[in-house]
Amino acid sequence: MPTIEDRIKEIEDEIKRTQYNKATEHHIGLLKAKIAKLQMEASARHGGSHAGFAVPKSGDATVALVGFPNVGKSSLLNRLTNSDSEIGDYAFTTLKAIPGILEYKGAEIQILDLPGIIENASYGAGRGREILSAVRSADLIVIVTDVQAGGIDKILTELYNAGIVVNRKRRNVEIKKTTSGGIRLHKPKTVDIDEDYIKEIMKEFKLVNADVYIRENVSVEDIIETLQGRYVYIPSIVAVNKIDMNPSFDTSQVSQYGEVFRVSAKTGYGIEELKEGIFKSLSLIRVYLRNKAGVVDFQKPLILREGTTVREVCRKINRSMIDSFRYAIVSGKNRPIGEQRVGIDYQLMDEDIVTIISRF
Ligand SMILES: Nc1nc2c(ncn2[C@@H]2O[C@H](COP(=O)(O)OP(=O)(O)OP(=O)(O)O)[C@@H](O)[C@H]2O)c(=O)[nH]1
Ligand SMILES: [Mg+2]
Repeated sequence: MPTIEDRIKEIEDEIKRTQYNKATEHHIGLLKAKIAKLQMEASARHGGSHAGFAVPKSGDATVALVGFPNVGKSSLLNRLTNSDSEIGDYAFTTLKAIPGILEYKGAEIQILDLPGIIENASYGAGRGREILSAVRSADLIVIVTDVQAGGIDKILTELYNAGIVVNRKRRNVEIKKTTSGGIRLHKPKTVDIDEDYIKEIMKEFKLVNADVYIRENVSVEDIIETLQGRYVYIPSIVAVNKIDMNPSFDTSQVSQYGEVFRVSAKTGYGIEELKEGIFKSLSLIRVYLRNKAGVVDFQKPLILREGTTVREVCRKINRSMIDSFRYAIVSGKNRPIGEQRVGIDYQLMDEDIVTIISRF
């Protein structure tokens, strides 16, 4: 009997054989929906989410180094952190997740060196499932390639098959199951999508009653993504390593996968820029606290996510601070006006100086 994986491959082959045009567009969309449904069954059969390498998260954020074998991921980890991951001039030197800590601008950033990704990793090749499961929980992906390795779209495919979307936001599509009323499509006039087609796709997922909200122009893949409900959206940047071997390497071929950094783990070239790129892409902000005596601690900022409010600062200091909170005084070099009195839900910026005034 064919396995689920066989059936997926069969449909994938049919898609490859079918020429894409207006007439076949719908048919291909439905085939993709079929594949998505089968992938869901396959992953449920494997026990849903897979246990990854047992690396506890630590620090303020986690970054995963992802790339083909032998491109220099371990060499980069050693350059970026205090770690000592094994390096070898052959594929599969690294066999498990090796963590290191990058200390940068007061932040502790955990970096995970992982075994190389190979084709069919998402089906389990080369410990692919464990690798991809570790990648899933990262806050940022650094796609590592070198001046020889092409075809990193293959890596992106493996990530996608494992439910990881890089360098792109979640689409504005929402599907709410209901108990009756059939499939109801809600969309603005500007969104051009055929209602019957949506119904057909829903049928592939055995959905008969649902409110479907489509708030921007989307492709059938986007709708399938939402139906699967298993995708995570992780920002990514690209590190092109071994630039010492070919300084004139044309990086435009990889720029679609995120901001590109030309580096050499061997010589140290571009490493500082890569650190800054990692820090920036994580959207971390530094918040300095002023204590009762009026002294600001610039050495040890609180490291928080962009969009964080004063509430999170209180929580980080001491939970009881939220209850006793009266107001906060905020100033900072990224603010045009001086000190401001603000409430608990006030949004903070990088390098803000915060004084918390409590009731008792
Ligand atoms: N010329 C040059 N060689 C490098 C550079 N970085 C790494 N290498 C060499 O490339 C080979 C592979 O390096 P690793 O760091 O083990 O690569 P990896 O990606 O971790 O490999 P796997 O763990 O097998 O996936 C080693 O021989 C390194 O010395 C670089 O910047 N320039
Ligand atoms: Mg390695």
